[in-house]
Amino acid sequence: MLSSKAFTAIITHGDLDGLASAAIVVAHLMHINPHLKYRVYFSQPFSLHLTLGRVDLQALQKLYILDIAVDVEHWITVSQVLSELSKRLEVVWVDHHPSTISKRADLEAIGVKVTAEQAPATATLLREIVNETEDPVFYEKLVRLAEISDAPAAPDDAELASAVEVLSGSLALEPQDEDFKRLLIGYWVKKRVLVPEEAVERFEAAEEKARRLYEEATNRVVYDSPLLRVIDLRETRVYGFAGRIASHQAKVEGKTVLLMFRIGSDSVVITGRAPEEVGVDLLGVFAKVAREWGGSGGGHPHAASIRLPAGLADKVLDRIIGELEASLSKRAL
Ligand SMILES: [Mn+2]
Repeated sequence: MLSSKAFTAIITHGDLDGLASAAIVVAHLMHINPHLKYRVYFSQPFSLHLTLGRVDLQALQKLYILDIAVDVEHWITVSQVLSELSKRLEVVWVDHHPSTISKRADLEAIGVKVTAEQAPATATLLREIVNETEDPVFYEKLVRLAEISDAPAAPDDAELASAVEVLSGSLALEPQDEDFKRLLIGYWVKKRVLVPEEAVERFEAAEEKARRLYEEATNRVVYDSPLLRVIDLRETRVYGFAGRIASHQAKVEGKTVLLMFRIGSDSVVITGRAPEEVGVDLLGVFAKVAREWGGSGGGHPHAASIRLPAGLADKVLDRIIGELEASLSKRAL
């Protein structure tokens, strides 16, 4: 007998794909049961074990993990928790990141229901449940919104492209603001408003901040070669804008860009972006370096990040530059 506190937990990535995926799952579940009790948690791959620790496992009835890449460093802890949970409730993991795809069999072996396939977005993998919601047209829009925000290709739908721009800008302003993320999901599920007014206001403030940070980034180039540029923003508060600054520089300069910034006082993240036409595997290089030095990496071949203890950052950066120059110049020949 389930207690009245019983609820469904959705742990998702805090980006647009993660938010859209959560909204689609909630809309689907509420279509089946309008009285559904659910809670949404936001997590990064490297903090999934901590996020699981915040969930009231006693009252948990069903667990979804969406758009979160398996982090090999914490695999043992996470798989132990999920293996225990799977014995008494349904655990569903839907994701499109390579590390989750390669762990699919291991996840299934501990009883997790996995959908892990190569796809433009995690929301793509949820497309079939869109038809089992109150408003398939709206949720199909959310799938395409997630695909546009996750895929590097230029979108062909101007209305959705501008929605993606406004929404990702609004999320960048205060990346840790989970209430705002829940508010967005709430707007999508309850009102089916794609871009609420709050998002527009945050977007405008974020644009202003981005303009200042683009300026600053060009003054903080610490390494520059024909194929690779490195920007050190460890002294600036850029969290939420790092990917955007790196992408902007990669596009303007037509070369691979690494951007270093700080999270808290003891962690440094190196995030990399490569122009579409460059044959490079940033994820592979970061994973290799993470195996040598520790730290945790994730992403895609053209957009990846690695998080490290602050004290290791300079040494690891040198190593990454060496690896990238070797692989980039080989391909340029
Ligand atoms: Mn995604």
